Amino acid sequence: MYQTANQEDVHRMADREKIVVLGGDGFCGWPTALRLSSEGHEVVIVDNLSRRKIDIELGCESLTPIQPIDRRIRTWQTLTGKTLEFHNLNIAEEYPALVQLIETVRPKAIVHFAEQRAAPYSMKSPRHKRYTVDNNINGTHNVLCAIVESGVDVHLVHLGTMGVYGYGTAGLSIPEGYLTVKVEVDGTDRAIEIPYPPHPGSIYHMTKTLDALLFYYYNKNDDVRVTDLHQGVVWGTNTEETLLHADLVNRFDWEGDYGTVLNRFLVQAAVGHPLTIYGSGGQTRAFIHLRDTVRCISLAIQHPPARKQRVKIFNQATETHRVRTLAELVAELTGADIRHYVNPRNEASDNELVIHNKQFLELGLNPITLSEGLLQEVIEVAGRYRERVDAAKILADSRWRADIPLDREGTPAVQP
Ligand code: NAD
Ligand code: USQ
Repeated sequence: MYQTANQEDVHRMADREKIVVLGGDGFCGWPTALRLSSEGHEVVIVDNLSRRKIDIELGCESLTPIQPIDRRIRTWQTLTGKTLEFHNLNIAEEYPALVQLIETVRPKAIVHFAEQRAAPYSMKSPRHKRYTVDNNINGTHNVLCAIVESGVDVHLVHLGTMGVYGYGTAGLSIPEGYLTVKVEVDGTDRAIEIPYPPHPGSIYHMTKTLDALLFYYYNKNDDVRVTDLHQGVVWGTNTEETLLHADLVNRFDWEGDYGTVLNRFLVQAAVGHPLTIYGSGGQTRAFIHLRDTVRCISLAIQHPPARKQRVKIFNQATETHRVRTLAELVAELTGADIRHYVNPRNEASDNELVIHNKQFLELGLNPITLSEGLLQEVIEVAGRYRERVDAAKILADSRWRADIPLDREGTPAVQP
């Protein structure tokens, strides 16, 4: 029989619908905020707009003309009647305001995107290394500490990276966070599960491995419920919601620090720049389309860990590819030339990568793969906005070690 809810139930139901999106103005955060809002959640975006400031520092901007956050939010409300709340707050520095926000909003979940996420940017200089560590580690620790101080039972969903595992699998298929190993106890072999050994390849990736330790501790000591999503390289730019209006267009990074490999290749093809393979191009990485990112986060929110359950870890990636194969595919589709550069990174020139991603598939994810036509969508976007690309910013000017040779302009040298 249908029963009316008492005041306490109403309060609890309302709590369940509120979600805070930290970093909700960014590339993954903005389309996620829109998706969660369209699913009926009350969404509160927190962002200090640092990514927009970094664009100014680097002297470039998103390929797509992104609108200021208040206009984005106004247009979403006009189109859908749904509100998005926005707080300009630095989660790494404004701890009391973060606690107050959690106490006031009492969210069911916090989705945490709010970190400096570019590996090359994190390697630019001592200042950039220190900024990345200060921002990412303090930010993540503040969120955990604030959840405990608030007393609110929040499910924290964090965007981590496949890079925490490194990309050398020693013949294994990379498990979802935990590795079963055999140890000898009193002459008998026992199987135990341990967190997969961290193997970061940049200062940025290192911060994600440190985040994992913070989750482990707060989960163990304070029963904080955490899902850590080990995400691969994201490609694509649109989701159903960002396509609704030009004002909702998503950020699209293409330059040497923030542009990720496949989106970069597609922009390079659009402006007639040779595709920039670092080294041999034998590096294999895990990939996911942005639409699947958004879907995975929604699934993770719908399937929180139970109280006292250990940190839940998903591999959020749908396929693996070699960099060189991606370049060949883009060249075939667009007629672009390919050029190899001395790799500015300190990474294996060739690796196999096999990953498990069973958990999301079991929850109903139907992966978008490269073969499914969405590359054409990105090619179209890259072509439409190619006038906004400053060719001088295409090549990276970061390198992992001072002894990696650069050319006279300070950019990666063409490989002899
Ligand atoms: P992004 O830089 O576009 O977005 C991050 C957002 O967080 C920005 O809007 C920025 O202003 C904000 N932010 C950063 N520090 C903050 C702070 N201290 N306080 C408040 N706001 C802050 O990055 P993205 O591509 O959307 O990535 C989001 C998350 O997903 C990152 O943690 C990243 O590590 C992870 N991830 C991204 C990719 C990818 O290919 N883009 C792949 C794997 C994992
Ligand atoms: N690469 C090229 N040419 C380019 C750019 C990159 O050959 O012009 C190569 C790189 O050397 C690397 C691979 O492509 O081997 C991937 O580089 P990327 O810049 O696309 O991705 P990465 O630096 O690993 O970082 C991105 C996101 C980061 C996320 C990570 C997931 O910026 O936030 O954590 O992807 S993962 O790669 O699985 O660790």
